[in-house]
Amino acid sequence: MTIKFYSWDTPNGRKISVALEEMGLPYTVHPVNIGQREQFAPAFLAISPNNRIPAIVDEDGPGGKPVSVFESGAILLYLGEKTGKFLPASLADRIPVLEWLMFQMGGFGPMPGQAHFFLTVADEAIKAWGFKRYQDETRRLYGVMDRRLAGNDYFAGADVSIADFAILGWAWRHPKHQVDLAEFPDVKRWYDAMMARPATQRGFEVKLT
Ligand SMILES: N[C@@H](CCC(=O)N[C@@H](CS)C(=O)NCC(=O)O)C(=O)O
Repeated sequence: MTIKFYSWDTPNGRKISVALEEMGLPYTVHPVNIGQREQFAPAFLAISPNNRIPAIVDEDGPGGKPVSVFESGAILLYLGEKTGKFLPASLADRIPVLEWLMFQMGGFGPMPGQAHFFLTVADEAIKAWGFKRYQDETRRLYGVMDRRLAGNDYFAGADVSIADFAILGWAWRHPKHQVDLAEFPDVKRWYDAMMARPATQRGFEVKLT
């Protein structure tokens, strides 16, 4: 059954369009224009109480009943559980997936997100201070990722996982937070490999606005 995907063209939205394409799940896109404050509409708040995209509604949820899920990390885990794809069954193999998914949700998302925000600030001194603070932290996180990927093809090891989809959504915005991937060669190798995947490409091409 088709999944309703509520999104906008942002890093957190793209994580889910990539996952849906990679998992081969049928879905329909329901754009939520966050610039027009559509995320505060009562009908959207009923499925996403934190007024953020992305969110999904799966008519064929657990027990065959409809279910809604908000928070991109929760959606990725749900879709991985539902399909059995990109989320290993064994707890031991699942640990690195959870680690790198949480790394993204707690750091490599909020930090570049703040860097992007400070680029919009009119006061030049505040803009420069804020952008430097959050870009420095974002660059530190790229260093962490580079070290992880030096010995691993993907974040969880030898196989692509939902953690890769989560991190890719934000790495996709590296030009905006002004990070040159050439400085992080293992991140660049991983990024190029992910972006060469046909399903991932479809996930970035699908219209979300
Ligand atoms: N932790 C949330 C963050 C979602 C988020 O920040 N979404 C942004 C777009 S990328 C949004 O909907 N912003 C609307 C708003 O701030 O009101 C997730 O990963 O799903």
